[in-house]
This record gives sequence, C-alpha cells and structure tokens, in this order.
Amino acid sequence: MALLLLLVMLTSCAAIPQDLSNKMFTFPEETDTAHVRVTTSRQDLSAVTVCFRSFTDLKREHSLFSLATPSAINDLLIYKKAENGFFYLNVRDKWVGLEGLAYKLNTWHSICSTWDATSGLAQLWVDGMPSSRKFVSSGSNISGPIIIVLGQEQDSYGGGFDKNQSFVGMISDVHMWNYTLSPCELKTYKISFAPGNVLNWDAFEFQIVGRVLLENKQSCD
Ligand SMILES: *[C@@H]1O[C@H](CO)[C@@H](O)[C@H](O)[C@H]1NC(C)=O
Ligand SMILES: *[C@@H]1O[C@H](CO)[C@@H](O)[C@H](O)[C@H]1NC(C)=O
Ligand SMILES: *[C@@H]1O[C@H](CO)[C@@H](O)[C@H](O)[C@H]1NC(C)=O
Ligand SMILES: [Ca+2]
Repeated sequence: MALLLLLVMLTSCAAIPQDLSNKMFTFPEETDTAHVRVTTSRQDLSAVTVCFRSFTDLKREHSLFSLATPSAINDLLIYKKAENGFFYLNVRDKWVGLEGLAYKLNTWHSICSTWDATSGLAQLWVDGMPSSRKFVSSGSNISGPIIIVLGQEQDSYGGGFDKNQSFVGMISDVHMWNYTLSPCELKTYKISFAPGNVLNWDAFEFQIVGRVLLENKQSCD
C-alpha cells in the first residue's frame, strides 16, 4: 500500500506543471540519451505554432524541437542543417527546406514555426524574420498521443536518438498553441507574447532524462 502510494506520488510529481519563468534547460554534452520529455494531453491539432529560444555553438546539424505521434514520428520537427541559414521543417512525416535564416553561433535566437492543416503551409520565424511560406502537408491533423522531446531527435516514438543529431546548448521559453499566431505576434515574439495554450513555459510539464540541467537564465543585473 505504501509502495503504491509512493508510486502514485512519483508519477503525479512528474506531471505537476512548473513555472519556469527565468529558467532554461542546459544540455551540456553530446549524448544519444540526455533529453527533456515534454507532456501535453492534446491529441488533435489542426494548426500549430511553436516558439522557443535557443543558444548553441553547434556547427553540425541538430534537432531543436521533435514532436512524435504513433502515426508520424516527425509529426512536427524543427531541424537545423549544417549549412548556414538552412533549416528543415517536418510536419506529418513530410519536410521542406528553408533557406537564408540568419543563425549566429553563441547567440540567443527566438525561433517560431507555424503550420495549418487546411492550407498545408508551414513557415519559420528566426528572430522575427520570416522564411518563405511553403507547402508541407495538408488535410490531416497532428493526431494521437504526443511525445515532445527537446535535446534529441526521435526516430521512433519517444526514442531512436542519434548523438550526431542531438542538441548541445540552452533552450528556454518553450510555448505551443493550437492555432497560428499572427505575423505581428511572431515578429515581436522576441520581446513579448501571450503564453501558449498547448505548452506554456509558465506551467510546464516535463521530465528530465540524463544530464540536462534546469538553471536560472544567466544575466548580470
Ligand atoms: C482536426 O482537428 C480539429 C480541431 O481539433 C477538429 O475539429 C477536426 O475534426 C479534426 N479533423 C479531423 C479530420 O480529425
Ligand atoms: C556521427 O558522426 C561521426 C563523424 O562524422 C561519424 O563518424 C559517425 O559514424 C556518426 N555516427 C552515427 C551514429 O551516425
Ligand atoms: C484550441 O484549444 C482551445 C482550448 O484551449 C479550444 O477551445 C479551441 O477550440 C481550439 N482551437 C482549435 C482551432 O482547435
Ligand atoms: Ca534521427
């Protein structure tokens, strides 16, 4: 009975939302294991916006945001290719390449991505600058139980990690909405935004696996 109670407490602890204002996840080394698993109970998204901030010195390709469902491993994947300014955006296991988005090393970047199932168009915003709007996938929702992974790229549902695609650096201010934010909101995400209604950094449900640290953001004032 006591064991059962402990188990119940442990599982519910993992699911208690935490206010991460002024915090960041630090991914301090290259592994094929360390990651943050983020939880949402949403199961049917006909449109989506994801925004976050990240900092890295990786010159190689790396995953920034990996969302899988049982029916589509790359149901929403934001992936930086090695070439300067080049990203892959995957939705529903389809992908497009987006060129010319300035991505300096050792700088905090504000990255947002939108997609909607009606038009099938996706767009990436880096520091308030938009990519071209490109067709990825239309007509079906992101549906089924969602696993979101920060720090690794999923090749299977919740796993299949490759250290050559892992993220090393810091990630903060992760928000997700079930609609596309307006261009004005995306342009100014750097400065201000309303909290996400699918993922909210101020009430964030997550589990850390391996060497990932939840730290205060660094500032000198
Ligand atoms: C897609 O999601 C929307 C919003 O949740 C829902 O109203 C709609 O029925 C879904 N479409 C399909 C084909 O499941
Ligand atoms: C990772 O990259 C290194 C260097 O390019 C390569 O030798 C190795 O085979 C890669 N590992 C995997 C699992 O792809
Ligand atoms: C988004 O989620 C809200 C609940 O937070 C719901 O009321 C709304 O209908 C959803 N919108 C779409 C487009 O599915
Ligand atoms: Ca992979």
